[in-house]
Amino acid sequence: MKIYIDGNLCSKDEAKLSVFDHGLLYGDGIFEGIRFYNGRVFKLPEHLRRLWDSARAINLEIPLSEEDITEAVIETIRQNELTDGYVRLIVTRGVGNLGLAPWNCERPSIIIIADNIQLYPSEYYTKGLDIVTCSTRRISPAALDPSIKSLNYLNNILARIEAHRAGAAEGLLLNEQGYVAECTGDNVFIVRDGALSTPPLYAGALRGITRAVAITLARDQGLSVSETMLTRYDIFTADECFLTGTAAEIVPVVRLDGRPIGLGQPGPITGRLIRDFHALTRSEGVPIWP
Ligand code: PXG
Repeated sequence: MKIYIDGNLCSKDEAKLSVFDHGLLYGDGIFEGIRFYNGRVFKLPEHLRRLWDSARAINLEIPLSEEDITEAVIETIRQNELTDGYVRLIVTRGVGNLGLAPWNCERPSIIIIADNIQLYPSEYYTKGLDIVTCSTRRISPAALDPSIKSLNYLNNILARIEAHRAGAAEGLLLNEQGYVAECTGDNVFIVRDGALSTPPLYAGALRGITRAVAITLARDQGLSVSETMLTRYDIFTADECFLTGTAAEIVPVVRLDGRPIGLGQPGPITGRLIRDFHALTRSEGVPIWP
């Protein structure tokens, strides 16, 4: 395996950062999780746009251009001779000292890992997921904006531990007001009377790349999609529910807190979106091989 660190491709054993990197010391950094399918990187410009937005929001200047990073991502995938997989792109604040001050850090570090993807179990898609509401609330934008895809994932991890202990694959995070924000690594949608709804970004949802794709695919099918505040009531009483994320793609949810949603099985609208999503991922993206 070849890993990109600051312009060099090195082996997995050589791929190491300083213990003084503020990405480790303070979670001071940002990342993207990107997929490539069939020799093409899916939605790469959209991921890079979000990476630059995250960088802006934490006052970090990425020391490469968007073209440079595009080239580095593609070269890393090529060096690993992959056609389908997952890219983790990380930008840390860089090496500093044992103090918070980011201005003492020399230079942000850029890391690119390209690997095979650990696919979700296929029964998630055929039978649907059980999710539970977590008592951990999504962090408030007043504290740290959840739109920033930062290296601080403890909020999500604490919620994921709760979900796991309850035997659920994902956990539903409410915001401080009790409205649905998102899941620990996925956005949430419901379907009611043939219309889709998903929480607006200001509810505490990440600007998910897969979320945007699902919205476009649904509108292309003639369905209406609204971004609206949702409560658990809206999920309990929905006809269908599904999650979107780079790792999960589009995955049906059939129970919340042990209560069946709709008929308690994956719904037809979710099924058609999954079909269209697969067709899109196979046919679109930035080509890896010339
Ligand atoms: N919300 C949160 C908090 C996320 O971390 C999403 C929504 C979905 O966004 P995208 O852009 O991926 O559609 C994410 C992304 C993993 C894993 O290992 C999860 C994500 C990214 C990378 C890896 O479970 N979640």
